[in-house]
Amino acid sequence: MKTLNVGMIGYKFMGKTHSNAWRQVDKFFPVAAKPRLHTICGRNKTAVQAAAKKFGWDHAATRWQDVVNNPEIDIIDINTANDTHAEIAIAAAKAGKHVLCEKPLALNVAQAWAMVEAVKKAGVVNMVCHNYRRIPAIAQARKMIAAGDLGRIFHYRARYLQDWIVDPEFPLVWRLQSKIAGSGTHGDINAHIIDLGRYLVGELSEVCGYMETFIKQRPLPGSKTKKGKVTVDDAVITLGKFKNGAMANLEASRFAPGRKNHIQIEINGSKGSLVFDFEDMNRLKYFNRADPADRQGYRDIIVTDSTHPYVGAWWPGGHIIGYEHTFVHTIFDFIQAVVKGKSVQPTFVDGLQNQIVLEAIEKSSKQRRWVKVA
Ligand code: SOE
Repeated sequence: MKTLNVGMIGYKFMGKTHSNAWRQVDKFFPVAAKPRLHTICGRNKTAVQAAAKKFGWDHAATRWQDVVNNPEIDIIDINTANDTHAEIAIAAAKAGKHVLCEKPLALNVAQAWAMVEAVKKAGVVNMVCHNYRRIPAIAQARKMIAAGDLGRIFHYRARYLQDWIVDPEFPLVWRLQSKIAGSGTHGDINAHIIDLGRYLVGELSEVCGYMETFIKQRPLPGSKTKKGKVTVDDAVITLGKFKNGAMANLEASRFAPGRKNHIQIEINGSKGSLVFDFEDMNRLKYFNRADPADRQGYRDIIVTDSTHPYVGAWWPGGHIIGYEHTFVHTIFDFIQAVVKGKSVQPTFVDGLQNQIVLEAIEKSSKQRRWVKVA
């Protein structure tokens, strides 16, 4: 079987999830090529060497340029801070590598465009890691919506809540600096529920956003006395209109005490509804208006059957899976696309469209008015 050599840039939280996925994928899925964990890259030599040992990479590097230009490497997997995505992805595409990139694709629309142009010109496979698309219950929801089971869609209601920066003494890490992150909660987690809205319901045509920064100054990392300005949003609420006429209602916040990684979605259509809760991610709730009147109610689809998307590759039916599996599913689809030379969703064009929606919401919030999504 053919081997695909992988170079991974960035080794912190997402690097961990991706390393685990690259290592596990061929043990469970019928991959068309076997990935080899060739090189992991990070700026701190000791830390990246430790990460290589811990996660099973053959080599450790400290300069991403060396990985991107290594002729042995076929795939570049980008898990760095947002301000470096564009530069690395464009260089990787120029070097003929297939590229998997963490979300948000870029700092802004202009960068995302340049990335799309680079991968198109190079003809390389490109994908944004919106891993929640590959939760079996979400993929099942998409299948049901596409089959018309919900009829005409009226509402897409989604919230993504976390609480890790509620403490005003939490330091000014890179995710709270617009130069490095682009935006805050917006690009980090609102981007996920925007992506799921596009995946499940369709394209947005207009948005009205309201963004807030609750804590304006925070301690500089490592300092007890010096503070710096927070230059991103802490929370964002969005109303939106889909091209197909459905209404969107989104909320994303890092200021919801008790909510660690809380994602809830409800979709209502003329024939029924679907409800998903990430904290119970193997279940999809389905209400079918066609059920006999005396038996109507939400039914639970436990999405662990071999007939459901992805999940049959793991355990016998009924044995649940978790967060880490979503990355394995993503990487499986990516490998298959690379071997077959096909496109795999969400592509960089999806990442660009997501960025266009993010910017329209920001503009709307600043100008306090509805804005069309270009
Ligand atoms: C931090 O908010 C984070 O790790 C995001 O960057 C991920 O995309 C999200 O899925 C979990 O939380």
